[in-house]
Amino acid sequence: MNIDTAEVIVSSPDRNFVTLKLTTDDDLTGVGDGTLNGRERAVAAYLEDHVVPLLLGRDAHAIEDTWQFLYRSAYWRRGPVTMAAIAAVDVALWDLKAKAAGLPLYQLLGGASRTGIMAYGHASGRDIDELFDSIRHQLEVGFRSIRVQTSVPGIDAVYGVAMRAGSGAEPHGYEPAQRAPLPAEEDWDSSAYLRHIPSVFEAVRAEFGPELPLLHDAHHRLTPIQAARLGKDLEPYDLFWLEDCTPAENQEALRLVRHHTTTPMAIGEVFNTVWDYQTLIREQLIDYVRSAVTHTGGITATRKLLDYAAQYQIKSGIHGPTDISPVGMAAALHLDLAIHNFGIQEYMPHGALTNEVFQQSFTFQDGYLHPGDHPGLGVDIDGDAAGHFPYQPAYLPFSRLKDGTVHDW
Ligand code: KDG
Ligand code: MG
Repeated sequence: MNIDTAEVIVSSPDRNFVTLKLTTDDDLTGVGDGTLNGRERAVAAYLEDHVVPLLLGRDAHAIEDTWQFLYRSAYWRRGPVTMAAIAAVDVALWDLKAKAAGLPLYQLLGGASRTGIMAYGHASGRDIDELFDSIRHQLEVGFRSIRVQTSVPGIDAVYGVAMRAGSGAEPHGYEPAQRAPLPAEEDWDSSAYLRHIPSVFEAVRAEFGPELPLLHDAHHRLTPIQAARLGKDLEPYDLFWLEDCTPAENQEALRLVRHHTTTPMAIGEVFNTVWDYQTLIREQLIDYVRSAVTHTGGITATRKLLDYAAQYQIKSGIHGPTDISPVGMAAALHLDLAIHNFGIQEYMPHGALTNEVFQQSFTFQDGYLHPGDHPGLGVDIDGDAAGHFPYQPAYLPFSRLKDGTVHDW
């Protein structure tokens, strides 16, 4: 089973996706996701110019060897572009191996450790009424765990709040990347946010009761002492997790946060290797690992990262916004089903056009996802349909403080 062709498909049905499709000399095909929001063409070029020529003729079964070869032979290690490109190859190889075995991928990862994968949905609102409507909608859709984001008085546009004018987002979803030649500018004020957000969770608990698992994403905007205060202020509302409370490449900062609060912490969607987590995991400074299979070198590397986390009772919380393609989502679901230390899976359903391009067999029912039992990943890309949606430049927004200083978005 040698790799015969490797095609990089950049398509933009509802948003941009980078998909790698490998075909073997015995005519099996495997797909992998290399989407990197706002930097898609960089991964496509990395794959086309530097990886595809190395793959042709290689043994498609040699997954670990190919991973080590791509990681070490580049000499320049880590980084989101490199690790997304390696992920695309790795996931396509796992898809091929599972198809060759005639088994759903999770069987090759040790088999199912659970019957379903608990997923969280996204509720947001510009005010409490709109937020409550959004939570009710997510409950009707079937979610049993909900991430809560709201506007903050005095700030015009806040991360995670749907229905930003012109964003093209579905009424209850949100899509931060905008199809425009330049990134949108948002504003930010940490003091206003810290004053407002506990009152939001107080209202949500009063309306929806103590049992509904609630999550919140601070999206890397706070200093360690601000994050400590937020975690402490949210303790009465019993969050499932507080995500990305600080820009956590300064891993030691989490020691300070941890000393002050028992609110569980989730970190890592922007990380791309186990090295970004060394202190966080070894010192048990977090509770959930947020890395996406798509951004962390694929199933091979994410499995090792989660096995390392398991030694410290740290669980998975794999990143699953719409910028993870259905291929990347399927890869996450097979891993979620197989590992012992599964925590929760983020799930933001894709739009209709995306579902035309990607045929999927994973299911969502009563709050639980399942990857299905088709051989391989259970997802394929329709090349003709993808061809109808060429790449469109799109950027994530960025933030400035009131005095004009650029802040973490
Ligand atoms: O591309 C950026 C998004 O993936 C990110 O903003 C989504 O923070 C996010 C989340 O938790 O889903
Ligand atoms: Mg996040």
